[in-house]
Amino acid sequence: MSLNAEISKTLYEIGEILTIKGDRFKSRAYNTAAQRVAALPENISAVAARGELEKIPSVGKSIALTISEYLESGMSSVLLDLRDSLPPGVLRMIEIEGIGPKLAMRFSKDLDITGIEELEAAAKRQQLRGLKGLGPKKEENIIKAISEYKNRSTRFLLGEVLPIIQGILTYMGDNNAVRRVEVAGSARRRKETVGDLDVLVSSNEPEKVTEHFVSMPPIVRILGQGPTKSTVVLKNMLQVDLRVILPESYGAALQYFTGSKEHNVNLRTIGVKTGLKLNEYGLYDRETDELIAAEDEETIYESMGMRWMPPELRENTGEIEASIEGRLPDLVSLDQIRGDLHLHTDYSHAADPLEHLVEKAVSMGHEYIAITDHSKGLAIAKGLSEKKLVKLLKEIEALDEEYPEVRILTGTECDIKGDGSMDYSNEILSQLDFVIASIHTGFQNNEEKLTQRMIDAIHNPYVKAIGHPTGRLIQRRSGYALNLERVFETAAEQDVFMEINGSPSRLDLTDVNARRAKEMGVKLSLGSDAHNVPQMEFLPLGVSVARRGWLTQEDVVNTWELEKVLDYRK
Ligand code: DGT
Ligand code: CA
Ligand code: CA
Ligand code: ZN
Repeated sequence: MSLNAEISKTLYEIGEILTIKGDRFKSRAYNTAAQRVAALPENISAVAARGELEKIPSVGKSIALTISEYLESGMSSVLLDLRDSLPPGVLRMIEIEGIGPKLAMRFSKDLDITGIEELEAAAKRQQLRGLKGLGPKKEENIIKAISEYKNRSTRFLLGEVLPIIQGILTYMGDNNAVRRVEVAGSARRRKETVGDLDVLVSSNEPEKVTEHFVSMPPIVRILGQGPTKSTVVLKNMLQVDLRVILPESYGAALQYFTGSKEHNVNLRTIGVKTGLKLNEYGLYDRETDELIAAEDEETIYESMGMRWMPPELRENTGEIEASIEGRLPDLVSLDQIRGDLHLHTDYSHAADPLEHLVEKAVSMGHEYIAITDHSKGLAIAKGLSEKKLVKLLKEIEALDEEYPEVRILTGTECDIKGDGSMDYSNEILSQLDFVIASIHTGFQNNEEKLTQRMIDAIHNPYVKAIGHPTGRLIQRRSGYALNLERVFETAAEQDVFMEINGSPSRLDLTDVNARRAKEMGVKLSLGSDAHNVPQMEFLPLGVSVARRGWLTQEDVVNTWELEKVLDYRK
């Protein structure tokens, strides 16, 4: 959401709560101001910077104060106080799409509803449709919106669950009743978010395994404990399912519980056509019920006339057909990666000094890394003045000599300004090895404008890559309006890389967009976008996105020799 839209929404909400409280006059003032702000032709922070908030029609002194408070702190104390004055549950209900304060108040007053669970139950019992002006259609929409709300707030970022998975695997592997242990489901497919974890264990002694599992340290609640299936909840509220499987049908279970559901459904349909039956216990002959394969995934796929396929591809987006026709891509893998092409130091707003990053890079076996601190105009990220950049370049040069194992590239994550020009002069940019250009401001621009800004940046002769191209933050902010087709077209023609940013909440480009970029002839660069040393471990997340995007070694520039990376753009 743009800043203008956010502020407009805040003013509307204040207006709505005031309506409920019967303050008609004040409420109208806030609602009109909200409309005006939404219709502003420029970024409201620019208006505020000129001290002209009160010049916006319908914005008086107190509303101007509300706006400037929001600009400074991202919230409004007027709104917070108003929200506090509401009955319990109303606040949470208005987080549901399509439920405003007025409606939430009626649920509270007329039906004594004090929370979302209660509201959902009432909707399912069809108790909402009795209220004045509320029909079955709206009731259905509310049920849908609640389920979306729940999904939104209960999915975990892949980057946060991977370390947890590592812990579970180590813990479970320690038990001698465990023959094999893996995490299946969306985590094995490396989806960007994960609903719950599906742990599979191969064992002949299920009771021992289950007992060990439910004693795992970070568990706060046991939801179910049985011989083959147990379910627990971890401290961070992540749910973990355990299934214990006999070794002879482990492959079938692994295949089934890895999913995706859509992949499995398509697979089974194909099985039916060829006289086969596939389920979580094995692959069978439909007529005779004779077992054909169950112990490992490879045999199951091969018995169905396919090659085994990496879990990252199993989303039913053409992988089954490709496998049958023998044209599965040879996916890029972590061990092919030679370096990290997006890193920040404490010269700009990151935590650690350059030398610590270099040491970590050496320990990770990187052949090269690019130091890409923010540019001068990005004050919130302590962007580097030309003078400071020159100082950093000297330090890079010195360390590059001191550490012959890794080549340290000079670079920048240069801001693309509002008019599409670059935040450093070409004279500066021409001295750097790896220039990333990123959009960090003006998210509220329209699609034409944003696309043009990015295309202008791609045409700058010194730009090597576009950083986090869409600006989305998973579950928090959808990307800015962009015509990606035009961007990819230009990038392909100009030989500029598109980044797959490995930061867990970014993963930008997405798998789907990366695949499209590849189809259009674009090469992809990976960067951890680390803002401290441990975050350099985010790079494998970028590799996962690349694999889910069907990318091969040739598509991912970090697998190339350094000379090729630097010379790719003629
Ligand atoms: P999540 O947990 O929401 O991130 O997504 P998944 O894919 O891990 O889904 P989950 O945990 O509900 O189920 C794990 C796997 O089990 C899923 O990927 C495929 C399989 N599975 C679950 N339900 C069904 C189903 O109704 N039909 C089929 N064929 N497979 C299913
Ligand atoms: Ca799951
Ligand atoms: Ca599950
Ligand atoms: Zn950035």
